[in-house]
Amino acid sequence: ENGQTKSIQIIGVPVDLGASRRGTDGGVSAVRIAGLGEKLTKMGYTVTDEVDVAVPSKESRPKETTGNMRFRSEILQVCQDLAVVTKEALNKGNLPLIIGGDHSLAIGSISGIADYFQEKGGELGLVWFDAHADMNIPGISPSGNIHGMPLSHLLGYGDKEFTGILSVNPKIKPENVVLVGVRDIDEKEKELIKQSGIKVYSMRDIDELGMSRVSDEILEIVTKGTVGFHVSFDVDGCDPEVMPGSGTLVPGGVTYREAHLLLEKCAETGLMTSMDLVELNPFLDKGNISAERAVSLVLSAFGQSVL
Ligand code: 6HN
Ligand code: MN
Ligand code: MN
Ligand code: MN
Repeated sequence: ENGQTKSIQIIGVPVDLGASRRGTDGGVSAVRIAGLGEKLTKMGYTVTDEVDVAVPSKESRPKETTGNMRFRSEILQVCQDLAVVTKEALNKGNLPLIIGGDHSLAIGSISGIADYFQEKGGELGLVWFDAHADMNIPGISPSGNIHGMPLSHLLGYGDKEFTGILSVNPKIKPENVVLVGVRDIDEKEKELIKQSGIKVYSMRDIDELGMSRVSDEILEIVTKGTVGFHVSFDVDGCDPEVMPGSGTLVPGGVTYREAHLLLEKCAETGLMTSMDLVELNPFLDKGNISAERAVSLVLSAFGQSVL
């Protein structure tokens, strides 16, 4: 049991325009089929799962195989719409749980959440769980894929229309952000990470300090001077053996138990405001195992414990 909001609004965002590989749009169904809503309801939450954000199919759009920011206008629209939906969810007293979809959607989800708290005079903390840093901006990104750019935009770097969604800018202050699980960073991304001053816990840090201590340090940072924190959970932060169903796998990741521990500790604070679950790709999965494990991880973030 924790002090979190007892009512959860699931928001599906079936977007794959931000990634090279097709299929993260199917992650929304995969997670629902794995029983996310029913299982949260069993834990005593009131769950609504009604509003998905509309996303145009790749087939309906002109081909964009190259460019600095592929499918920029489509993803901008999705993020703008999603920001309105997450803010509205909080206004209704619901905790937004956003299921994706590729990670580009986090620009929208977190913009709405940060804006809501900023109007109440509070800063939002952010835990970014990922194998990647997602700190690219147009011009330095080697792929042009927007799913590699959300964190930088939330910190105020990059494309002005993406950083300017709703009013608060930057959405998140660097001292309130922690990146964890990282093990694959592009050369120019490294410079922006250093420049931004955000705290990074790499796999080496997890190995040396252990996930228990790393989690405690993370939670100290994201709760200090904030009203609470959002968790943006990219399943590829976990080891590919745990989560085979994702498009940009990097070996040497967070174990299933370590990920559970981090999220259990997040729940214990009672200060998690909201969560994204992103980058699941059921077409690359073995059965639906990655989605089933991801659901189990989300339950930990919402306070499920053995006893
Ligand atoms: N994700 N750094 C690479 C890029 O294309 O910018 C990979 C990004 C992966 C993004 O997994 O959310
Ligand atoms: Mn990511
Ligand atoms: Mn990633
Ligand atoms: Mn702070």
